[in-house]
Amino acid sequence: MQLRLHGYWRSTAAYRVRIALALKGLDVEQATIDLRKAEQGAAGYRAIQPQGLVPALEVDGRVLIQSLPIIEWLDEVFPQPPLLPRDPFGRAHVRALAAIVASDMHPLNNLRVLKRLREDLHASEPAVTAWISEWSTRGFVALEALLPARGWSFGDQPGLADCCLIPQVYSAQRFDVDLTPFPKVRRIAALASEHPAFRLAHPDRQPDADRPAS
Ligand SMILES: N[C@@H](CCC(=O)N[C@@H](CS)C(=O)NCC(=O)O)C(=O)O
Repeated sequence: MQLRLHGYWRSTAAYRVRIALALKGLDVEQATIDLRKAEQGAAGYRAIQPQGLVPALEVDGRVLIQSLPIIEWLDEVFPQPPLLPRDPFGRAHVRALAAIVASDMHPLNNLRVLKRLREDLHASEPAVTAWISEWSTRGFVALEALLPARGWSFGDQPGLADCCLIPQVYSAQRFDVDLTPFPKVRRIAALASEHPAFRLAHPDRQPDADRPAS
């Protein structure tokens, strides 16, 4: 099976899928859609992903879009290691943790939303920073209340919720959101920083990542 991931090193939605691919031990070809050059809006890419968003995963020429359905597809087709627990209540709980990130945190701080705030609503940089911090913090407050006292987001192996949480922590660090009040979130981030799949998927490790000038 040929897998080709259309993404961008700093895209947290693409990062979620990279983590899932790495946890499954799957090889993937990466195609860069440079968000800074607005390549996500080009007609060629919109023919693949009509929303003009990354990621998209090509599977033998067929296209899957939206990071969470992509990860669930990967989990169905490559069941080991599982990214969702077996029992329905646990599955719903893990999907809820993922939804807090993917539905309620990330969309409010997405590039196109920040662009609109800056360019059309003329928000100042401090106002944009406060906006990012507010929506991130609200999400982390809820996650902190729902996460367990030990281990990963659910149990002793990483799964779907961690595929979403860790990129959101990366985003929070990038935008200087204070994570001090969230010790469970920080504990899971520390676990991920030592885990080979999470390390492989990290934005700084991607072929299209900005390199320090030499
Ligand atoms: N719900 C989508 C979100 C995808 C998304 O918003 N991707 C961002 C990068 S993290 C993007 O392509 N932004 C481009 C833009 O806002 O123009 C998913 O989970 O795949």
